[in-house]
Amino acid sequence: MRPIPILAALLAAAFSAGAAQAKEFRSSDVHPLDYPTVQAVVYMGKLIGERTNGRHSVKVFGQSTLGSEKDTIEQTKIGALDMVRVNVAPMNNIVPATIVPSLPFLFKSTAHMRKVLDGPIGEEILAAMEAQGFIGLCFYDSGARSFYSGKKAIKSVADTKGMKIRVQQSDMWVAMMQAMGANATPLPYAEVYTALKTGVVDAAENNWPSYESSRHYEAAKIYSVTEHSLAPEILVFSKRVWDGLSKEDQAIIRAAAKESVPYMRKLWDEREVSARKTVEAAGAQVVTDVDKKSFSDAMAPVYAKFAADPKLQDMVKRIQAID
Ligand code: GTR
Repeated sequence: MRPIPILAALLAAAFSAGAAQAKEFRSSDVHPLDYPTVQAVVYMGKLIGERTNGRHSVKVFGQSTLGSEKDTIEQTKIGALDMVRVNVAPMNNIVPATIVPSLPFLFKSTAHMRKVLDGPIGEEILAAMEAQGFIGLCFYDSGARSFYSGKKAIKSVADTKGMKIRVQQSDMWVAMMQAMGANATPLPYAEVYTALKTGVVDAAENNWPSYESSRHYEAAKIYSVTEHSLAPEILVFSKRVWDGLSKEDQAIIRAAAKESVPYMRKLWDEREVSARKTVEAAGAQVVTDVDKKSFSDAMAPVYAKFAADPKLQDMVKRIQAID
């Protein structure tokens, strides 16, 4: 009888099976490590670690170190990357349902946006990711986007005429600028600072925390509070990688992502306030006498073209009907 080698072989087999399943999931983000989206995914990773007894973990690569949103979405689709946290905009050309929450002046307020995305419509959009190779895990807040320029205040749609404005890599966003009479320049986020500094673009648009953390306020000091879009952030998992996970692990990941949402929102609410204070203290000029209606009136062609599909049109109507 030779019990020891058998035991050793069993142990080795068990260990290697466990080791094969254990994984550090890699997630990408364009923001710095202290940004709420990054912190939320780190928190989610902590929950996953606790609930899998340390078998799985998450490592977030921030500041576009793994590539632009467009590139990292591609990497996630083929399974070279496990997760990516992006804005819905760079998903617009891939998953049509993501166009809806990106539409200008759709959500009535942050509370309205949260209510819609926390409900069945949010689930519908997340589920639509699957056909394109992504598991939609959750939405995160991204506040309201407003224009900023080093050249002039943008108070009404007439002010944007002929301006070169950076947009995210989305056809819908390009059309929005065209509808306003501006020239859209789609660029990855990491290139916007230099584009503003060198005059490749005259203006860009984003929320307070991005305007602050990217230091865009140094290159474009006039922030006009147009609040034209409340397009949220989205966290997706690679379906290729997902399909190799056990049902238990999938459930743990889904639950951890959902639980990271209230955590993120708390950080987000604090960061919106502190970011605005930081940029104002650094000399940014905040323009609040803005004619929002002039912008929203100009958006009819964008809705006509990008929400023309009956399913998307219906989703828009359902969102507008929610209080
Ligand atoms: C930010 C968003 C990023 C990215 C960026 C951009 O608000 O968090 O995911 O989409 O805007 O404008 O490219």
